[in-house]
Formats: sequence, structure tokens, C-alpha cells
Amino acid sequence: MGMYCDQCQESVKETGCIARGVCGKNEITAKLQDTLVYVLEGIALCAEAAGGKLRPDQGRFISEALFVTVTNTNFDDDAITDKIFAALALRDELKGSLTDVPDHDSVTWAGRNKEDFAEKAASAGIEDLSENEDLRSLKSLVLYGIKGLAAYTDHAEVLGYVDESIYDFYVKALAALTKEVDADRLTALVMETGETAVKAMALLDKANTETYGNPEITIVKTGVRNHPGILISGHDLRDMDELLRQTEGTGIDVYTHCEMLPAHYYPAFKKYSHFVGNYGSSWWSQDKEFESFNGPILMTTNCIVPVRESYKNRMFTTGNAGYEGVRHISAPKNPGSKDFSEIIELAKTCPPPKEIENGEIVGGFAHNQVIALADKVVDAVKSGAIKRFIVMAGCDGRQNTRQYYTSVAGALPEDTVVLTAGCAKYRYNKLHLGDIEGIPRMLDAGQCNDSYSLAVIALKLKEVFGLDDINDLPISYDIAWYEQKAVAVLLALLFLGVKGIRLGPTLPEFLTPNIASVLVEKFDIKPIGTVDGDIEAMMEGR
Ligand code: FSO
Ligand code: SF4
Repeated sequence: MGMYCDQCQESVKETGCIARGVCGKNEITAKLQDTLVYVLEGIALCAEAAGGKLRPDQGRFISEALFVTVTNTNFDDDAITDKIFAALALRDELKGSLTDVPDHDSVTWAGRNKEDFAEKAASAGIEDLSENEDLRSLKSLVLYGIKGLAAYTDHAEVLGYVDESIYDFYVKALAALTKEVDADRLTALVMETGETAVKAMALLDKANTETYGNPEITIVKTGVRNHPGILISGHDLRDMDELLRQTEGTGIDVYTHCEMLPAHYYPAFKKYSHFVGNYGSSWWSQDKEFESFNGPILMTTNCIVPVRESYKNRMFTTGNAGYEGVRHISAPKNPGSKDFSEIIELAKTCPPPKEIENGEIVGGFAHNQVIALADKVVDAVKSGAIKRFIVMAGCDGRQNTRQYYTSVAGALPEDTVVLTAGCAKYRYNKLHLGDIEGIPRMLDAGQCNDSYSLAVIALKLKEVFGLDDINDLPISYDIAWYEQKAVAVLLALLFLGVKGIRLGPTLPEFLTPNIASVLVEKFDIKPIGTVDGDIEAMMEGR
């Protein structure tokens, strides 16, 4: 049997990806990832039987393992196989302490090699979760939501921040995925996934801001200098920190790509004079941009696209990211820094990056910075200078239909302010929308996880205006999604009570018509429509 995957927005319509992923994931990689999730379910069942608790190191292992299965994170079969072995060992450790071992194949299955794993995956993953397609759809929402929030939890853990209630939820939710559970309980689990996603984003926000300071208004250059450079992409700020320390004084410049752009907004990184700017744009354009960058590229997380030979020998992965044939920099066994010297030595031999643009991007409007401007913002709303905020957070993607977001941002009335976060911003962050009484019309909070900041801002405005309901604020949500972190962010917004979200460029394939209509009824979620129609509706609060 071939692969089956429907976890991201680019899933093949109606069938899911069954021969090869649109993302480039092949059948073996897909099956190995499914098997990994399957063994994690066995771990959860054993942990549940032992009282529902995981040790912090065990919880952290689950965050990493789930992150490995997120779209565009890891395409390296050997690395995924190693994780399956480690997961089997953890499951057996937990099983060993039980007198009453749960009766489920994922608890007893004993694979030995890659071939066993690929074979096993024919019945692994979510495929055997439920015969009923609506129940399966709800279980998919839970599984994809946990994958997304696990990625955020992992970033916080890397910085030494832990919330054990997130581990309790891994156990509860992963165990539930193996059982016959009715629609009501699954719906409650979907909402609990949203609640846990809020916790994960809050934890990461605390980890990032306590470690690196609160993001500040920053102008980031998009041109290049005449020195060799290293390009760093993905979301991991600790890797950013270590790379900047290790490159200081070497004559190598450091540039960000895609979701690493917001690193420029943190005080801890501003002090480095060799941290010079952002190169290129969103993840899916990395083929062209990595080629013209000329120097080494470090991918700290997703989104990796199939790597071209032209830059493969200049590319490195680290953390949970991986790609067959691309060198991987592992974390040291004992506490300490990763060693990026191989990348730095390679950079010294490379020509400087080729300039592809020469402008500026303004960002750094996370909650602390916006709340510092609260009086100005509230006055502008009261005077009518700002009529509406449009939250345009989320992901970017390859399809031309995503041009919709550029058109919406460009055509919004001049008394609106766009609040953004995530790589979705690359569809409009170079439009120069101007400002309203000194408040920029495009406020970038940061990475996709900083969507949490947007929720904090909304809750603050609700308090300032003395409103009972977050939906009474002059805020509309026009969200773009791509992978499972966006599923987690969406569930987090629903948990916080946000209604009327527009979601595009398409609704998830894994939602059955029945489940989609429940979301429409309960939360007034709607697919995006036309640019003019949606702008008119949003300005009327619809
Ligand atoms: Fe984008 Fe990729 Fe951050 Fe995602 S780079 S698409 S939601 O991984 O994580 O926003
Ligand atoms: Fe297809 Fe997306 Fe799965 Fe890749 S991650 S195989 S594109 S559904």
C-alpha cells in the first residue's frame, strides 16, 4: 500500500497525497513518520496505565518526535528511524513498570529495522483510528494540533522552559487517538488541544522574551554587504543566538531567511554588528534564494523544500530538521553550545551574497511593544482614525491563489491596521502601507508562534474598551494556513473565543463536510471569498 498524508494545506485535493507528497515527502519517509506517531501512541497508553504522568525528559522526547513529523521538517529516513528506535525503548521502559499492560498493538508491536517500520506503517498513523470519517476528521484535528503545539513546546524546552501540563495532554490525547471515542468527547478534546496550544505559545513567549528581551520596533535591511555570509532559517532562536556568538569577529555576516526575520526584533541580537539583515522572502522561494545567497545555509526547523544540488553542499540542518545528504549539526550530549565551526569555515571560502533587493522591513510589534503604544492606539480608535484591525497571520505557500492576501492588504481602506505574524507576512510586508498618526499600518508581531502576541493585544484592547466579548472589538481575522502549527494557532484562537475567522486559501482537506459545518455553525469560520467582497464584509464586521 502507498503512502497517505493529508496534514497540510497542499494535500492533494480529495485523495490526500498518496504517491508522493506535494512537499517532496516520499512513501518511505511518510510511512516512517506514521510509524513514529504510532509508537508515540503506545508510549501514551503505557504512561496512561502508569498514572498519566511523564518525566520531563520523556515529555521532551515526545515534543521532539512529534516535531519531526511536521510538514517540511525532516526528510531524513535514518534520523526518523533513530527516533523510532528511541521511542520503542521509551515505550518498553514504561511498559516494564506495569502489571497491567494495555491491550493495543502499538504497545506490543516490536519492529527491528527500517523495512519493518515501513511495513508496519500500512496500519499506523491515523489510518486505523476510526472507521467513521467524521470521527477520523476530529482525530486528525487533534493529532495535527498536537504536532503543531509540540513544535512550539520544543522551542521553549530548548531554552529550559517546561510546562508539565502539556506533557499530561500528550498522554491524554495520543492515548485517545487509539480508542473508540464518541464525537462529543472528541470535540472536547479538540478544544483542549486549542487550550494546550495557548499554553505552549505562552510558554514559548515567556521563554523567548525572558531569554532575549521583548521585541522592539526595528528596521531590517534587505540588501547585502560585501562580506561572506551565513543564512539562517527556521524558527529556533537558540540556534540564532549560538550562531551569532560563534561568528562574532570572524568577518562573516549573518542574514535571516523567512521565519528567522523576527530575530532582528530581539534586544539580545541587536548588539551584533555582523547581524546585517534579511535575505529573500518566504520558505517556498528558498530554491532561488539559497542559490543566489552563495554562502552556507543553516535550517533550524521547517520549512525545507526539496534541496537542489546547486546548494546542497552549502546547506546544513540542526535540531529536529533533517534532509538526506545534507550535513546535520547535532546538539552536544552534555549541556553546552552546538559547534557551528564547520559552517563558519565553509563561509570563509564563499563569495558574498548576490544582492536581490535593497530595501527595509519594519517589525517588532509583539504584545509588549504594542501595549507600550496602547494610549496612542486607543486614542486613534476612539477618534475614528483607526476603524478596524485586520489580523492577517499564518503561513505562506506556493499557490498563486495566495496572491489574494497581497491584494487584500493592498486594497484595505487607509483607516485599517494589519496585525500580522508568521511567514504569511511575506505576501504583503514590503507593500509600504504607511501609518496612521504615527502607528504603522502593518504591525508584524513576529513568527507564527507570536500569533499569541496578537491574542494578548486583542485581550488587552477588550479590557481597555471595557468589553465583555472579544468579538465586539473592531478586529477581523483573515488567516492563511499551511501546516500543523497553523492548525494549533487556529485551535488556540477558537479556544479563546474568537469567531468569524476567514481561513484560506482552502479549508483543510481533512475536515469532512459535517465537521466543517460544525465549525461554521459554532465558530462562524468561513473560507476566503473575493478580495472586494471580503474587505467589504470585514469592514462591516462580518
Ligand atoms: Fe511558515 Fe513553515 Fe512558521 Fe509554518 S515557515 S509555514 S505555520 O513552518 O511555522 O510560519
Ligand atoms: Fe502532502 Fe502536505 Fe503531507 Fe506533504 S505534508 S505529503 S504536501 S499533505
